[in-house]
Amino acid sequence: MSVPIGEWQWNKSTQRLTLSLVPPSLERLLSGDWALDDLSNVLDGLSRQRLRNGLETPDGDVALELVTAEGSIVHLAGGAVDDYWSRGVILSVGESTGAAEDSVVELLPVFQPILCLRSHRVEGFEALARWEGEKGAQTPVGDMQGLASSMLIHAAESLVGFRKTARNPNLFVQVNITSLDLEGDELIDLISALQSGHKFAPGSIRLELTEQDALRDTQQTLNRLHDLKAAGAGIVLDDFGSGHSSFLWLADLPADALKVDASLIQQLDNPRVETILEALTLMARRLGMTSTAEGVEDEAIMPLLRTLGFDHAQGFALGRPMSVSKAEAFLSA
Ligand code: G
Ligand code: MN
Repeated sequence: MSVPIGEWQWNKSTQRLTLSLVPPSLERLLSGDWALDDLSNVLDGLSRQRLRNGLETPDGDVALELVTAEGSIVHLAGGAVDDYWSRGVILSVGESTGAAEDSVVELLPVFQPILCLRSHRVEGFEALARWEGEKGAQTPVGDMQGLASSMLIHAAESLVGFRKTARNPNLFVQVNITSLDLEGDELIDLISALQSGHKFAPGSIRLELTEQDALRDTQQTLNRLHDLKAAGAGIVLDDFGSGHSSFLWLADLPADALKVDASLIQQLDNPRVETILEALTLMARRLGMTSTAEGVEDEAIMPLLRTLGFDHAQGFALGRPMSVSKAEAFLSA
């Protein structure tokens, strides 16, 4: 699980990095006031120069992944506060299992664009997990503990780059979570840390979940979602209109957006489905939510989606899930 585990501070004039970490094993290894030469000796493959480049970026933003010689992975997130100091939070991504080194599997977040139906511009991305393994890119199967945390950290870092590339500080990124991620306080702590570390406005990071995922304990889920919203996350209700969603769910939910399931969008040639979709987007708007059409495989339906009241569209016709660099190229195009 990834959680905030400490703070860092970089002094540009003395060129020293102060790390304070909470977990005893890392506290012993990393806490202290470091010269970069000394720090690079306890890290796996990060030279003094690369550390410095990471801490003194042209725009002041810091998003550094450190791997200790023992294989622990920590992230520094944050940025410059003035000409002399940068600071931020330290996040733990956990222990490296060695699996990645054996080139068996590696987490590879990919990003699928979400387009505004009015402007036809990209307004955000859904981050999707892919494992790059021997058989090529695969979707992970089942509930992977810690996956959401890792995705959130990567997605937040990527969002900083996307915003710069697009010169659009309002871009958002959506990450899928499951009921497991809603147990405990880790997700709330992580969102708070990412929000303050990256200085994001509320709603920059949005969490997608399905009603199916939240059904285990409705009251508990609602409490958590309110806390997550208070911490700065946007809430998106995923796959609405497929098997397991009810209107009761919408009555209590503090959601910002409704994603209408691809199975409905792909039956647009049925006039009755059109009527249902129009009513759904109206209901979403009255409840203070935007609505997104998922699974758009034919660009020709875009004007109709807009007429039916959708705000956003996502699907293979508008952009496949793509790597960070392809997503940046897509934004520039
Ligand atoms: O459940 P969720 O809405 O998070 O689904 C995301 C999945 O849908 C991803 O695996 C993504 O690759 C897939 N997807 C995205 N756009 C399309 C599309 O236009 N058609 C189909 N069939 N799948 C899509
Ligand atoms: Mn989703």
